[in-house]
Amino acid sequence: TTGLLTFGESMGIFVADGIGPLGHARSFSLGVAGAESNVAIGVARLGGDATWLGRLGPDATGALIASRLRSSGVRVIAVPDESFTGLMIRYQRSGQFIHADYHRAGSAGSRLSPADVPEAEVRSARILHVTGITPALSDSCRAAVFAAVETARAAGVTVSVDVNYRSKLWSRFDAAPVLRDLVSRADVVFAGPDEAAIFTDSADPVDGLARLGPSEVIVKDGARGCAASIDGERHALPALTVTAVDPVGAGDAFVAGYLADRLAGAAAPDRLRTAIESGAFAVTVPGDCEGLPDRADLAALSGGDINR
Ligand code: KDG
Repeated sequence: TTGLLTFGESMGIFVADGIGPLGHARSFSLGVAGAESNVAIGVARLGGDATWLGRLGPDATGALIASRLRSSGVRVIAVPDESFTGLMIRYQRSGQFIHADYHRAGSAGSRLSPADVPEAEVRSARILHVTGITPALSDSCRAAVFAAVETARAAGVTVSVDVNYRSKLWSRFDAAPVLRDLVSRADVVFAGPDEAAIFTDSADPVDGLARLGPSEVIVKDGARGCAASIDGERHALPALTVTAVDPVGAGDAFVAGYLADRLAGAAAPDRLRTAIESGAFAVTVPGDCEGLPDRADLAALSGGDINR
């Protein structure tokens, strides 16, 4: 068996260095974006076995994504595609507001289809992790997500879903039935309270999500910490106080922390603690995946040791 299998669209991302309007940016850092590849990198950095699968274009960005993932310890199954690899441009308008533009319609990643995800890979994984981004990309992507989830369920592979609603890809109205359907097929679900509100109607997001069926519900609420119901038991953890420089990727780091510990056989409170620490570490580093911690980073964070 393998550990975590995830698939989706990864993109190149130009992040403006510094804070201010895009027109004032003097330099950009080129990185790799994509919620699923962020989770794969995060799990690998924390010592877990992780595979990412996706379509990449015949361009320098596609090659960069494959090599960055591999050098982070992720096993990459790249399906070659003739279309371009998607891109993002992101800048920090102020200390508080982040703006991101997608250049991804018709991209290689959006052309993923059920045939690209080998059933044998799904069946041999311990956890299949998908997000609510992929079904928003195209009909074939949506079909790939639901087919893989059904293969996993039939084989007894744990299905993990991060709701990850992206308003630039689809409306709440269009997303609601798809996200509800996806979550109702999951064993483990991660969502923010506002994401849960798109397709549940309970005042308590943990309850609302648990009623759809997943036995592990984790509501991540940024600086307010997290609340969870895991195998019938309630948990709540506060966030850690850190110097935040870039919130992007914190949710993926949180998910990676939880799933890496779950693969390692850790108990629920330990998984949540690692999730909180991993998310906290990620916001202290600029970039979508650059802040994903390894175990030594987490030890330093909890030990308050900044002179490493
Ligand atoms: O969670 C961070 C992701 O949102 C980012 O890396 C880009 O996957 C991405 C998306 O589709 O928004």
